[in-house]
Amino acid sequence: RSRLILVLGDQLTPDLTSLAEGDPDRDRVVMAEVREEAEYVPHHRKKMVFLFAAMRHFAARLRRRGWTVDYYELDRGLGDLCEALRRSAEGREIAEVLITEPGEYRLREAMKRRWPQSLGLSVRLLEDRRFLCSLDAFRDWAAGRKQLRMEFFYRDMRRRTGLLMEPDGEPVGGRWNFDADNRKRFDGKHRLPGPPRFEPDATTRQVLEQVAEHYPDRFGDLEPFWFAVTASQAEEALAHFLDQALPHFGDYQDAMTEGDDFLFHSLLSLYINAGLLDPLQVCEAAERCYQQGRAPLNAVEGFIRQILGWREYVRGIYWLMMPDYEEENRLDSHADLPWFYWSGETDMRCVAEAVRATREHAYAHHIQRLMVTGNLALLLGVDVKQIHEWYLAVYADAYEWVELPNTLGMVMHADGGYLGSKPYAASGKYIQRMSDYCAGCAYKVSSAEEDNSCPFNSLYWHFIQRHRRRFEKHPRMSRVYKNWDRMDGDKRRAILARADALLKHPEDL
Ligand code: FAD
Ligand code: DLZ
Ligand code: SF4
Repeated sequence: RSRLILVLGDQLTPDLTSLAEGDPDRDRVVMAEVREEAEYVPHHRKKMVFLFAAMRHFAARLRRRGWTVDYYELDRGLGDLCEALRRSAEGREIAEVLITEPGEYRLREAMKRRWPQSLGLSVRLLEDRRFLCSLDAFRDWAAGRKQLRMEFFYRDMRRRTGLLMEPDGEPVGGRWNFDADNRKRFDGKHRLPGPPRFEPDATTRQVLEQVAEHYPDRFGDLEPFWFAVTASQAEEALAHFLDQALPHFGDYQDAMTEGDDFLFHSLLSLYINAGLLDPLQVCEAAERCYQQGRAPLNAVEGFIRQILGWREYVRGIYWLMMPDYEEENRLDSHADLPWFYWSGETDMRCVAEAVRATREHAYAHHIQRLMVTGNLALLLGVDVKQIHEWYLAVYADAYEWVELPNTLGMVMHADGGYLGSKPYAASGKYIQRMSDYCAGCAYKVSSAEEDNSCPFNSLYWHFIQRHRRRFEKHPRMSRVYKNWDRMDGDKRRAILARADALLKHPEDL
């Protein structure tokens, strides 16, 4: 009897465990564009086009390889993925359903608990082997440790994979981490390469039309659409990055500039997360660039750390901590997300720029996510669920396993500090140092208490003050409290009054 193999939108990998286990002569692949996945958060329209176009290209590729694929397009109006399976099972003798485990807890629970009964079929979940650290290996690593620190996990992963390691077990270059070299402001001296742009083919154009028709009012520009939608295009994007951007990736990793939304970032996360690129191959390709003298060590190490370290670490944390993780809110953040996160209508130049880039490309680079929109949400005390849903919706690379720890943990410090022992709270001075936004801003970055003072400044001190009990004893924060306490009393009161006014009407920012 044949089996149904459900392939999800972020499982576009030919050697996926479910496909490897299946038999093209006997089994059927099921893929579906469904309302539930498209609507559980209001995904950016470019993200939907990317995924549906990549799914359709992948289905065509599977058919060329001899698979029978039941593909349900958006126009078929299916409610959820289980419905797609039900349709494909109708009138057929089906032995079981095979699925490589999904990247989100929500779906995994449904597959385990609801689908078997609803379908009258057994649903077998297989391990997702497209990661460098299995969930069991992460659990073993975490077991018995008092503190889970990314840096130690990363070193372990370097040893395990041999990436950037000397034969004697020492890290190449004698250090594990070259972050101290990676904090340059962009000086405009280097040509910014931008990502490669791929012309939409007929399949992608059809998806563009369908998404425009079904979701006319959703957030996110549809055009221009230039993402890669096949594995071979994603390979081209990787080659472009290695050649043009990697050499400067390290130096300007934390920089922001008004003239360019991408700097020297790779824009590969959406391809890696959807399965079009393999993370180990990406790391190995970067390592070769170092070995061949095409990129310096601070760049290559920094890049590999993001994928081998951060990406794997956040996935491990997600599965270790869910489902309780999603409910965490240790700093008691409950304010509403200001509307300008969607409209971009704010006088804060840095925020307006991040939202504009997000709307145009379903992309903003890490420092914009962390230190601009993230930092503001932290300082305003935005409700953790609301800001989580925003990040999950607006970026083309966003799936809960990677987005939630970054938002709830790294940005909102709502988990008590797995992704950084102290919060990434910062005043406008940080943004001024790392960008050229402030010169063109309506707010004054050099002031904290005046009516036109940079909101980050007073909100920062308010944050420090209101969380005093939690952070005062933190060894890396005690100096901040000393500085605050040394400040003139009138000035402190004026700063807090300015922050209180902003917190009352954040939508006016
Ligand atoms: P580069 O700067 O070129 O980095 C190289 C690669 O490293 C990325 O492609 C990505 O695969 C990986 N990487 C870098 N930082 C991280 C990180 N912190 N966690 C996991 N992987 C990382 N990344 C996502 O892939 N999906 C998300 O939904 C997501 N949400 C985020 C939400 C917040 C609030 C923050 C602060 C970060 C989030 N990130 C997310 C991490 C990071 O910002 C993006 O991976 C990165 O900006 C993607 O752009 P890039 O490919 O140009 O990355
Ligand atoms: C993100 C997304 C969207 C918007 N739509 C679909 C879809 O229609 N069909 C599908 O199979 N997958 C989609 N996805 C990706 C899934 O949400 C993703 O597979 C799960 O969240 C698990 O990571
Ligand atoms: Fe952002 Fe403040 Fe600078 Fe304006 S002054 S761009 S709000 S950091």
